[in-house]
Amino acid sequence: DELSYVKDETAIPSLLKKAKDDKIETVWDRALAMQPQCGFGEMGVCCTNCSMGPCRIVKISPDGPKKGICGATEDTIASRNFARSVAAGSAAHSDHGRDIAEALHYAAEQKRPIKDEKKLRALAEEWGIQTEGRSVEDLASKVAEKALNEFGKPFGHLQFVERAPQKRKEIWESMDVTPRAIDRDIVEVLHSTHMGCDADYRNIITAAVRAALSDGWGGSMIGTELSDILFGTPVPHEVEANLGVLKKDCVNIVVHGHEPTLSEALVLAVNDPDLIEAAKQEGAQGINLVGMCCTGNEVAMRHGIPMAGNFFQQELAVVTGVVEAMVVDVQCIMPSLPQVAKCYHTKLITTSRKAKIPGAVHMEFDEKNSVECARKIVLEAVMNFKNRTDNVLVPEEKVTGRIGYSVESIIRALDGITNTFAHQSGTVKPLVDAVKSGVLRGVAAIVGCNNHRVPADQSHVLLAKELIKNDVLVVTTGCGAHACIKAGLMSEDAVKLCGKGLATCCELLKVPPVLHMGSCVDISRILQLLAIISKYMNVDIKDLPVAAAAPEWMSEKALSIGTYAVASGIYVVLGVTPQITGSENLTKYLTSDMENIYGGRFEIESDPIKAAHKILDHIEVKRKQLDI
Ligand code: BF8
Ligand code: SF4
Repeated sequence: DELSYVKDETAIPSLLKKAKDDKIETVWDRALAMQPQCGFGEMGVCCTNCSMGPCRIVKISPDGPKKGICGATEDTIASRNFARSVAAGSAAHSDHGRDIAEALHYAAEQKRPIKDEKKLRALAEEWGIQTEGRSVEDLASKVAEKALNEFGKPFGHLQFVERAPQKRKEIWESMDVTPRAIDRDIVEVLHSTHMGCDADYRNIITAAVRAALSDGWGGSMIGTELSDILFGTPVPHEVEANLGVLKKDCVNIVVHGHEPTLSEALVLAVNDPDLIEAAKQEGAQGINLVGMCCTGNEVAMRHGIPMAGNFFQQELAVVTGVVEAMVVDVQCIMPSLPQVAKCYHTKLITTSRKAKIPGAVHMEFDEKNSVECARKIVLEAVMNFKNRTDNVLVPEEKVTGRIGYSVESIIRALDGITNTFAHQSGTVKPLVDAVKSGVLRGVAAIVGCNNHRVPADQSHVLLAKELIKNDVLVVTTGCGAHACIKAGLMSEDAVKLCGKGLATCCELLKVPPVLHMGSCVDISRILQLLAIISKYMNVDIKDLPVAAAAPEWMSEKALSIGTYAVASGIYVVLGVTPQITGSENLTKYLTSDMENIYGGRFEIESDPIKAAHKILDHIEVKRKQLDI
């Protein structure tokens, strides 16, 4: 049946069996051992914000406390917890963005290559930086400096706010949520949710919205734009995906985490003839670099490096027994990895001072000296090849898909038909025309993680299939993108799964029905695309027949993304219930009231097929309102 088909696509069952035989504990074992999970935490009504606590609100019986020791209600406690998660998510994305800005600064200083000069000049102009007569290095340095100032400037608002449609900016102004400076907006959430500060759940969520917008229209957008400038803007190309991309006869290096600074340097190092020769001396055929999670997306999008897998495949990659080194930086790296690695020969190499893990080898990555650092890491992997044992299993699952859909490449693909029909090029007109005519019903984003509450990848894939079947174009990022490519949804054949309208569009544009737009930070590309479409149609983002879903989300970053999407006017379906249900008021605020304010809201729906139909209904409502 369909479900077992989806499960097989993940390459998980065979490796889980091996893990069991090898007596390796995985995320699934630990999830089972954790049952039943704490009901207070699940509902968001446990507070540890001060040492009079922990306090918890008893919901299931009339007895038991209904207020914290300080008097905080369930609304206050649940909203504070939610807001703090959003702030942490925004911090993670934004600190990533800051690191990229720093990398651009050092690249300029050291006169290292800057790949997309056109984009650099365009951004400099957008930010009011004098471009005439300036060298690339000089401009890059000015753009980097301006980006770094976005984190702590004392006055004004974030520059990327200007990318939003006018009506959207007015809504933000009226709610006083226009993001000002990224660090400041995040700090304000931590301050206002401190013990004895903000107790009004609506006001707490307003602060969370500002911090989230600082992520989407700030830190993440800086991360994406400056990564493109420094490392190149993705263009469409073929890539292989799933754990079958590991090669038995090569030194396998898995790069896992998020920031492209490390992975870009590794891409250079694995092509170093001396290191390849060293690998051959050790008896390997060569060096095979593959990517995992969002770092995997970054290097796949820019270099066609194979996408080894997503969040729930990280332990299993080590279980294959053929990974000489797993090199990690920040975010979504399971602390269990050194334990798994210990049972094989794999070296787990941490590289960021922000993320050390007991049991791992720490080789700190220094952006100022990136190439040398990467070379050392690769050499460490090469020298480990001889320690491999016979206990190996490389799964057969491996598929090919077409990826690389930056906003620029989507518009270029659209130009393909624009030219045919002699329209002006470089616009979203063909896409808007297709939506207006009804050939395409709308666009939906499927993003986010894996979560033990959902069979890995299943909700991503079922949701995507149901949407494309109903003529909705899907864009995807993060671990959702891995799930979709593994299920074949980025291959030519995927057109067979589409409704007639979408199939025609895909054939005309030569694109798959599910477009890979990058890592989670690159959800800023989706914001940018929607902003361009809104401005072209002279409507607000909330008026567009679009929606988003995070069917298997788990991270605080996903909560920040969901919140900035809602505050940008987007209907967002969560497949996993957030820890808010202990407060009916907060739940209602997030899933209903916010729509009256921002035009977007959260929906909670764990069934992917039902979620698809809620999205389809939403899209039809928006179409009707637009009279199309
Ligand atoms: O930022 S989708 S599990 S890897 S949080 Fe993490 Fe979730 Fe994957 Fe990338 Ni995004
Ligand atoms: Fe308890 Fe209030 Fe302290 Fe939270 S802030 S732990 S509710 S006393």
